[in-house]
Amino acid sequence: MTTAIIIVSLLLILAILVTVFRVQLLINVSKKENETVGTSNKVNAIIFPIFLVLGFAGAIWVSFYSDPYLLPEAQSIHGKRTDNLFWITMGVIGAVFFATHILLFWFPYKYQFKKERKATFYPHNNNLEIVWTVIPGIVLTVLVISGWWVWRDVMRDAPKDATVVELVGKQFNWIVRYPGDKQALIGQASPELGRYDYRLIDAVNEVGIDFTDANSFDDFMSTEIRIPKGKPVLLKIHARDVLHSVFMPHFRVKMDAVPGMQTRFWFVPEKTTAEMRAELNNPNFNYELACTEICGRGHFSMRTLIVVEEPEDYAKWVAAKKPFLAQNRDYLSQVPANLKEKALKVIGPGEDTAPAEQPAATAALPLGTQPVANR
Ligand SMILES: [Cu+2]
Repeated sequence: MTTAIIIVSLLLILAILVTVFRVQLLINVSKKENETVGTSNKVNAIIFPIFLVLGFAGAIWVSFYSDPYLLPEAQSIHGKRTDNLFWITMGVIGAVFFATHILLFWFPYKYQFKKERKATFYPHNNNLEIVWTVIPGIVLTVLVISGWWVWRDVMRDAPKDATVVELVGKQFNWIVRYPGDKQALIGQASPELGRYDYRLIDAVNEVGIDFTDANSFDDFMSTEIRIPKGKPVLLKIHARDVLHSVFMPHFRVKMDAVPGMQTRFWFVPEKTTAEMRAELNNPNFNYELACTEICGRGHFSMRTLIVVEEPEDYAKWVAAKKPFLAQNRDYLSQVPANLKEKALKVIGPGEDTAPAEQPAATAALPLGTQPVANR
């Protein structure tokens, strides 16, 4: 209680002091009417250009300082275009930033209070209005239209001959599936991914490949993403559980992976991993895919390496890959009887050519006893 009374008394004394001080100030002001503006006017005026210079120095310094934290140089055709847009916009914004701030900080200095000077009353000027409306209007229209132009090209359908890679996000890694190159054996003109169905997902068949679709017979899985240089690559993306997001910073590729729907992104990589290593003088350089949607505890670990190589090397790598079905022949039991011959043509006759009648339920051996695919 005593403490409370002391605190309240102190506060009251403080309030009285403040009031007395303010009254004193008012008396002083009324005594010498014309001297309300003292040296502080000059000091404030001078501070403005000083802040301008310091602020600009800081802005320029921070741009150089943050340079290493910007995205690496774009290594895809569309990436160069989007980067271009970014830097043009930055240029326009930068010019406006410097021009407006010079005026903003210079004017308080130049037009500081002076006894002998009166402000001009300048209510309106149509020409000025037109200039500062039309010029930004034109600049913004050019920026928006050029951005839309690039966006339209980035988002348009991939060329028919694009290399297809399926990326499936799951907590917490990316599953990578390729359509395989044995399309001739199943009577297809071009490589095509087999259908998938979430109900078919199990410990081994991680994306739920549907083996009633002949296109799935030569599909193969990979622990890394390999793509050919200079050729269009089409990513078919979805997620198994929650939202994930495909981010390949070097290629300026970014697309959400959504459960229940497929998203796509296509691009053309311009330099092989080997070329980049030589150029950066860094033998450990790797392109990478990271997840950019906080998807849970292990989000940080959703990193997959990307290897870009010459198209011939890429073709060799694909040819050497064994189809998922060839590595997990138990799934032959899920292949309909009329397609079994085709499937065997693709995966080759195994010593374990399973009888067609084997029911699907018993086909999947307990985890660990089964030959696991590449991942
Ligand atoms: Cu994530």
